[in-house]
Amino acid sequence: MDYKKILTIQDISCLGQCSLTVAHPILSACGHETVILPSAVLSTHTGGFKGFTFRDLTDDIPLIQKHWQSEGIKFDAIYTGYLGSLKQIDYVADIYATMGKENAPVICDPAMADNGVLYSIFDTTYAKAMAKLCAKADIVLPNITEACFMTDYEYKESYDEAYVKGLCKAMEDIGIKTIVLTGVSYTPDTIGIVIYDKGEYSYYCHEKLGKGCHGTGDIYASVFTGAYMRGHSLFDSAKIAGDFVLECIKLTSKDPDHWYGAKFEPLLGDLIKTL
Ligand code: PXL
Repeated sequence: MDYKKILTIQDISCLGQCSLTVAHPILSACGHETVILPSAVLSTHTGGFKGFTFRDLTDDIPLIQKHWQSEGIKFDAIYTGYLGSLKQIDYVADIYATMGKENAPVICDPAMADNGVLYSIFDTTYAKAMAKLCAKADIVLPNITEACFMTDYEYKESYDEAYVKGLCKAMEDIGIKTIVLTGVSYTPDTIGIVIYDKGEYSYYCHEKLGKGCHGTGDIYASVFTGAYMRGHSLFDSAKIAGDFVLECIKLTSKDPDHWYGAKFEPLLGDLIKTL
């Protein structure tokens, strides 16, 4: 098996099962060397806790990048998630442009919104800056809310295939290339992923559970990246990630007190076998 060095840039939410505390173990379980660049350190994620701390690491980003450059370090893939500020988006764009080996894919999860609303620290200016960053990536993994904020497309709770195709077209119009659109549900009992690549749409769906969990977008993007860098196709990587997230939600729903994240750790062994 090829051993890949993957850079992932997102925050450390010390408690909360999201961003780097999800991406690092998942990418490592997928067999990759995982290099991290924390964009910020928070005591918890921002989705439901009050009074969380937020240490902005924006100014460290170019310093870390400069050191890596002086050591001649480059990556087989760059995968980014939740970022803390507009300035970080600019720094990350420079990392996209300079830190990948030849043909290294850049994978961007815009990680800024869900269920029709932006996460608490973001505004529409940030969403537009994120859209520009996504146009610089090779593969973008938004949910429907994020796709709407990036394109000014009307957000709808229920929709049909024509709506989703229009949304993908709107993303293409702002320069976004390959799209893995998550949380696409055409019937009450199913939910899935639309993959739009070079003018072709495909759709994978599975059973929809009543209640989702916080942080599943990060689990999804991490498994997708891990599988894709193991050589799985775009479609298979999207499917493997969707199936894994479904199992995580099933496991977590057995424990109603576990409200702040999805339990993924006990399922990593299964993921390794699938890969
Ligand atoms: O799961 C996305 C995420 C990542 N990081 C932080 C968050 C969130 C979502 O709320 O608050 C800090």
